[in-house]
Amino acid sequence: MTPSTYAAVDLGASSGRVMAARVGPGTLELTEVRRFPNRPVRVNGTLHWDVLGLYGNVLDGLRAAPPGLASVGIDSWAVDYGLLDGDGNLIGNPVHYRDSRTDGVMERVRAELGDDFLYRTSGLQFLPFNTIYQLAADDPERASTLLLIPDLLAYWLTGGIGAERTNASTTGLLDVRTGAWSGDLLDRVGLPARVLPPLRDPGEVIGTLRPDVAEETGRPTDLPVTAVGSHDTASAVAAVPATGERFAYISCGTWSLVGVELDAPVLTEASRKANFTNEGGVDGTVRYLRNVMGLWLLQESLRTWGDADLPALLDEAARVPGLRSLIDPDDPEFLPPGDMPARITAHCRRRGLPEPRTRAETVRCVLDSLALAHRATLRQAARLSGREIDVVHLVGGGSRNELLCQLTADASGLPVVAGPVEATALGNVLVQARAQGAVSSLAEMRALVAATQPLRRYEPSGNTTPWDEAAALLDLPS
Ligand code: ADP
Ligand code: LRH
Repeated sequence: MTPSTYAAVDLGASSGRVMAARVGPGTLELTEVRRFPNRPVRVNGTLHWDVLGLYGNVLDGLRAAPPGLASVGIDSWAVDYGLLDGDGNLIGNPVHYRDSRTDGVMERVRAELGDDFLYRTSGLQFLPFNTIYQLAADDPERASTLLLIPDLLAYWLTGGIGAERTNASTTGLLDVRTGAWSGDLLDRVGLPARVLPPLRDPGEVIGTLRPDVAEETGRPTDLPVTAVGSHDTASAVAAVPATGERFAYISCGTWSLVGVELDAPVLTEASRKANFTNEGGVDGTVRYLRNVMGLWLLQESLRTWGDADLPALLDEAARVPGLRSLIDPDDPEFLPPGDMPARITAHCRRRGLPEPRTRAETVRCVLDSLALAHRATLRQAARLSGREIDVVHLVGGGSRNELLCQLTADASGLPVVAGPVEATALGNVLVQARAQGAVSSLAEMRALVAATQPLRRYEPSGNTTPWDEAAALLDLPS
């Protein structure tokens, strides 16, 4: 079988890209066609995504991609959505999950429905921005249809309406056991079931290009748009270059998604209390993980500083003493956009820990603290799921951060295999290629990634004592 070329549209919270990949037996070559910033916009007090700007960039990317594409797939960050009216037009601009409209809403819904019921039904971790809480702060009655972001873009490209299952699993409205929308949950939370479209699985063809889109992008009208793991984390996990079962992953970008892959959800009380999630993966797998605040802390620090040079700052941060200033990165105070260096300083002061004095010390504080949170979450994932972990695969933009990779290995006492940087786009194209028969199983997809993509292995230093002490200082689970 000669290799075919597939396009991946991958929208992360910090940047979007259109990638092209040649995929065939023994071949997986990814090239970047177009990259664009994803900048939230505050309008009239509400934080929005610039969804039309993103869509314009997707069209430009498709126009610039190589000729003869076999298919297109779309993934993005989770939980956010657009509402359509009866004529299929977008009502308003999608709201950003970091907007304050959900302040206090999750607490109200949890008090009304009970954590036990919510977790037993959806298996989802309690995050204030889960779609269920956003909808409780919104007015979905005014809509005919709700589409998650990748499904909205696929609708604009093809006219096809549906909800891809891996991303639907992040809404809090899907039944974790049946994989269907939970009528019971929708009733009890008072949301209109009629707005939720039919579910579809990765690998299903959504449709072909609408004539106007074909004309605008210079593509044929029979070009299929294929459903992939449209939750970016699902695509990233599908492309983790693991060779066996005993691995954990950290999908590390704006967020660090830290966990293991399982066949069945873990819905125990201990899991609920540890706030672990059971999100849907490709091929019905369970992504058993917890969100760690991730490189968002660094992104917002750089934004606050304005002119900072990340590689230079990371070099400096590697030279300042470690494990001095520490924060709990998952403190809700770090969730909204804002002056992160000031929040970090105040957090250290409040805990009676040394405050960072320079930018390099602030960066070191963030990376040490993330490594500690990675370690705690890896250990909890293993304990709660019973899965033994021999190796940690760290994928995404964070795999370019050598200091973070080494600190994560040192803190966890486990080897870290870093890469691919663009795991999400790779998972996206591989699911499309599989739908066309170019690869077979998830294991074969992963073997192809391992055989073709540059990876780097970080060995742990062997001395976890300073990390044990730091974890105790922060009161993290050990
Ligand atoms: P997302 O998909 O959430 O937008 P990415 O996977 O694209 O995130 O990762 C973005 C992050 O990757 C940035 O916040 C930055 O911290 C990190 N990164 C990007 N380039 C580099 C680099 N050259 N060195 C170290 N880290 C980098
Ligand atoms: C990462 C991600 C993560 C979600 C968050 C909203 O991009 O999709 O898996 O929890 O964004």
